[in-house]
Amino acid sequence: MPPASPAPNALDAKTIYAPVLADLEQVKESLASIMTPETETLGQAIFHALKDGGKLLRPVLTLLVSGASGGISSAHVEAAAVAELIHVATLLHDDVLDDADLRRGRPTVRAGWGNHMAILGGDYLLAQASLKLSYLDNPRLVRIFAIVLSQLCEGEVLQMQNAFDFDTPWSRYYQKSICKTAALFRACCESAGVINRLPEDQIDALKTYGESFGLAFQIVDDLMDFTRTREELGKPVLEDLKSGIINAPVLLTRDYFAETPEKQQALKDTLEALYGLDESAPELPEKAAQLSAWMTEADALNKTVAMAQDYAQKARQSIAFLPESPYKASLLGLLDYALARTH
Ligand code: GRG
Repeated sequence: MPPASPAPNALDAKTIYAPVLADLEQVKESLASIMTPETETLGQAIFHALKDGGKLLRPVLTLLVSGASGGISSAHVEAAAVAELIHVATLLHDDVLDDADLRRGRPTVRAGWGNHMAILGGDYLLAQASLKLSYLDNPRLVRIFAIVLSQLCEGEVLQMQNAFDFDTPWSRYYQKSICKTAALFRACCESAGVINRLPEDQIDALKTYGESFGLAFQIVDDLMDFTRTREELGKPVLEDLKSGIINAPVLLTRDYFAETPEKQQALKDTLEALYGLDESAPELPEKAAQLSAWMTEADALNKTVAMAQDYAQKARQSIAFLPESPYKASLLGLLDYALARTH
């Protein structure tokens, strides 16, 4: 049975993005006007990556927090662009590490231009992010984003180290998820508060919103590996599983069978049989069905939904101090949107 919907009455993206649509256009202009590389091929590769297709969640979050906590300035627009440049750079590098040919329903840069161009393109975008930051003349913002870059690298290494490790402790799962996903969302919220010169306790509350949002987002990402189609995801299904990533539904299933070692061992064997399987592998449907049956027995997908909802609730509570505004309403709506997303 499919899991209960994490957010049955979620607002649509259009409604949530509405308060910052004009500012988001400025972010897009800022992204489109980064220094064009003199080498044409590099230019083609990075503009392919920056072209529409992504949800622009990090800029939207930066702008909504800015609007909800004092107002949106040109510095916020530039910080939002920095966050998106960093995000897209990590995607370019990630696709190299994962040998991924499809993202957002389109060929990846590595598929179109090769691994070298994807790595250099990612580096170029990071350089452009640094350039933008330098114009903001605020060392605290430089620190926020420098720390996040280090965490992104560590998150990726943690994911590699956790891979194929059936005994991965939850603490390592959370550490990986914070570094790889939640830290950048947290940095968006922090930078918005810093630019608005908020008191430190309020900046801390915004950071809690960003990190909790990011964890809920990552947990839903884990769920989608099992519940969405290739078309919905814009990339192959069971991708985490096939590359050995032990995500939240798998950890919950493992824990459920802690008292029945023979079942736990059978689960481990099935996972091992799934690792590295191609989408067209004949044994894939049978192994996937086997795993799905255990997950149903463990109620793992519903438990995953509940985990994501808990983090969304934590995020919700952390912004209770913000005055009512359309921006705050969208920040609340964004939580349900992240829970209900399909891609
Ligand atoms: C510092 C450049 C650099 C690399 C560090 C490769 C790497 C090392 C880190 C990878 C981090 C990574 C890919 C995290 C994924 C986070 C995630 C859930 C991405 C999906 O985000 P969406 O759904 O994507 O917002 P769209 O396509 O909407 O932009």
